[in-house]
This record gives sequence, structure tokens and C-alpha cells, in this order.
Amino acid sequence: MKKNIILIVDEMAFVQKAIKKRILKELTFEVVVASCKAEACMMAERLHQDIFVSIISLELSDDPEQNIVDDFAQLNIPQIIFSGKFDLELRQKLLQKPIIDYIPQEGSSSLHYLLALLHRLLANQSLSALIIDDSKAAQRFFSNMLEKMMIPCHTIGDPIQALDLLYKDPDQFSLLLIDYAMPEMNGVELILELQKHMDISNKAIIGISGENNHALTAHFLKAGANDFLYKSSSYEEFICRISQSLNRIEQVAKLTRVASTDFLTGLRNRRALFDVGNMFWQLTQRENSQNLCVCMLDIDYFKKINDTYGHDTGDLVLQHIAEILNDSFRKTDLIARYGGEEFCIVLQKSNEALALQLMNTLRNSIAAHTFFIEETPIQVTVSIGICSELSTSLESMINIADQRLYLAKERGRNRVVVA
Ligand code: GH3
Ligand code: MG
Ligand code: MG
Repeated sequence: MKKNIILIVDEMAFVQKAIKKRILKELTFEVVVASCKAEACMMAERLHQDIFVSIISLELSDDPEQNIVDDFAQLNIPQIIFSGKFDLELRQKLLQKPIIDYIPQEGSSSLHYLLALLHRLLANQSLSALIIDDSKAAQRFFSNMLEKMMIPCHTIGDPIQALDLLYKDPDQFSLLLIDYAMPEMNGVELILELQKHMDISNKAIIGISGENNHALTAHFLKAGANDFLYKSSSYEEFICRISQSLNRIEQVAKLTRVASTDFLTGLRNRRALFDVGNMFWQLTQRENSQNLCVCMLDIDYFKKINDTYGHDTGDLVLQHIAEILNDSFRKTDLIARYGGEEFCIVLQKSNEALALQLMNTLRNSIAAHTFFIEETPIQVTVSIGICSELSTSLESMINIADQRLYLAKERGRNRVVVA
């Protein structure tokens, strides 16, 4: 079961309130609060299996020795220390304990850091990291660290096996920690090799070295790593750098998603059609195959829908058509809104007969479907043109499919034209 409770332990009611308010606003956790160690331990005993994380102040009148940290550790409750009490000796002592992080309470920036950390921990659970290091001790050190950050991880000692694993399932790992000195291949060579075969821009790659050699930093970064750390770095520095790299790749992924998505239908937009479609075209050509089909689909007399029921209803019809398209094809096919009420579908590993069959099924199911928009029944038909010859470019295939679409219109609409 998902752990859904955050336990706040703090004597100060206003601190409790401030943290609780932000958590309830930004996250979907249940929040429980305790004002002293005794109360916190009682709650912990009862709820420890459901506690995602605890946020603990060390200034508790009934716990001058800060025993709460060990008590909670025994119950395996993840801890973030969020405390006004801060000195170097205490920091050293705490960093020996299995806590996630230590945040000095210093105004609103610390609360901001705390919330960012909670968001990070939550997202970390659904990531997967690969530690590539030939030293067992280093593997243990890094996996402990990632475990504290709630990042599931795998370890591997042989860089060649690591490459195999990454090629087999390129999307499995979003964080790679790569040691420099390894037998067979060093960490920089591994990144360069990896780049030849796959897109690494969606991964956080951290180079690591045991030697204090400054030239390595630039070497790793130039090869494509997002960051670099020495094995002697502190745990705090590791988690800050790793979290920052993960935040960055997630932001880039989000921007890329927004930039390639059609706002109204959620399908890919025209720009993404060309980006991804050109990749499909090149792949098909490299494989010496003819099996790529481009289909252009246009709604018949769509202007009439707008004129009769209004533009908003027209928008809803477009959204419904997009849903039907999404449900009609394989995940590996590309579905995009080309513009207005025109859509483009690129079928990979498909031939003329298969494309024709798929498009006729789609055309029939749209024609047979009644869209109910605010209880108004609306029916539409579509015309489709298919290009199944691997022409000189994706663009030329789109043009050919478009010409056939207009033949379908001329021949009376609600039909598919293939050649
Ligand atoms: P045909 O069968 O020849 O394709 O006729 P049609 O009416 O579908 O084609 P036409 O190109 O004359 O008109 C397309 C209409 O689609 C006009 C335009 O206002 C409407 N349209 C384009 N984009 C949108 C949109 O995002 N939302 C809505 N509601 N309408 C749109
Ligand atoms: Mg139309
Ligand atoms: Mg049109």
C-alpha cells in the first residue's frame, strides 16, 4: 500500500501550521502533527507503516538528547530534520544517522527547500537509477544514498554489460551514476559509446571518480554528463547535485512535451509530426524497407458543424475524433493534428493493404458513431488519403497522401483513396 502520511514533529504551533498548509496545498498527503517527543513516538508506533516521511525539529523539551532520531530510525521511518538548532558538531553527528536531509530553519527559503525535497522524494519513487562502478564498496555507498532518496536502483560492475542493459531497454533508467576508472572501458568512453546508439538527453548522467583529478570534470561534461562528483564529496552534496540534475531533465521533458503537443486535442502537433515522422522515414529507409504509410484524414463538411452548433461544439467534436484516433492505433504509430480539422497518421511497419484496411475500419467507425454534445446528436464522416510508397521524404509522402485526400473529397467524401 502507498504510504500516505507525513508526520510533522515541532513544538512551535506556527511552524507546524506553515508546513502543513504548504503540504496540503501542493501534495496529496495526509498530515499529522505532534508537539513533543512522547506524542510523536506514540503516533509513530501506531502509524509507522503508513508514514512516507517525518519532518522533525530537534528542539523538543522532552528530548534534549535528540533520541527521537534513533527511535524513528529503528521503526524505519524516513526523516528530514527541519530544525532551528544548527551547529557544525550537530550536523556531523546527524549525518552519521540514516536521515534523508538536514535543513536549518531560516525563514521562507528553508520551507521552500523542504517542499522541493518532498516533491523530489515523491517523484524519485517512480524513477530507476543504474550505478555503474566496478567497486562493490562504491556500489553499496551509492545504493544506500539513493535508497535514502527513495530512488530504486540497480548496480552493475561491468561497463560492457551496462551498455547491453541500456540498449535493451533505453527507457528503463533515468539516472546513471558512472564511475571513471573501470576495466575494459572508462566512464567517459562509456558515455560516448552510449551516445552513438541512443538519445541520452532525457537521462541525468553523473560522472564519478575516486581520484582527485580536475581534468576529469571537463572530460565527463564534454562527453555529455550532466554533472560530475568525486567519491569524497559529502552525502549532502551528492543529493543536492543529483536532485538538481533530475529536476533539470524533468523540466526539459515537460517543455518538450508542451512544445510538441496540440493544445486542443492533446495529440502531437505539426512540429512533432515532422520531428518524429522524419525519424520513422529515415529508419524505414535505413532498413531498406518500404513499410511506412502516411495517411491524411480530413473531416467532411466540418464548417457546417461550426455554423450549425457553434465553434465550441466544433472543438468538442475535434476532441472526440482525437480520442477515437488514439484508441485506433498502436503505440508505435504516430498520430498528429496537422491543422484545423485535418489529421495525419504515420503507420510504421505497415503496407498498403494493411493501411487500407485500418483506415476503412476507422472511417466506418467514425461514420457509425453518434457524438452527443450536450445531448445534441451529431454525426460526421471523414475522407482519407494514403501514401504507401516510400517517397523521397516524409514531406513528399504527406503531399501525396494530401492529393489523394482531395481525390476522396472529389469522389463524394466518406471514403479512402490509396492510389
Ligand atoms: P470539406 O469536406 O471539403 O473538408 O469541408 P469542410 O467544411 O470540412 O472544409 P473547410 O476547409 O471549408 O472548413 C474547415 C473548417 O474547419 C473551417 C474552420 O473554421 C474549421 N476549423 C478549423 N480549425 C478549427 C478548430 O480548431 N475548431 C473549430 N471548431 N473549427 C475549426
Ligand atoms: Mg474538412
Ligand atoms: Mg480542411
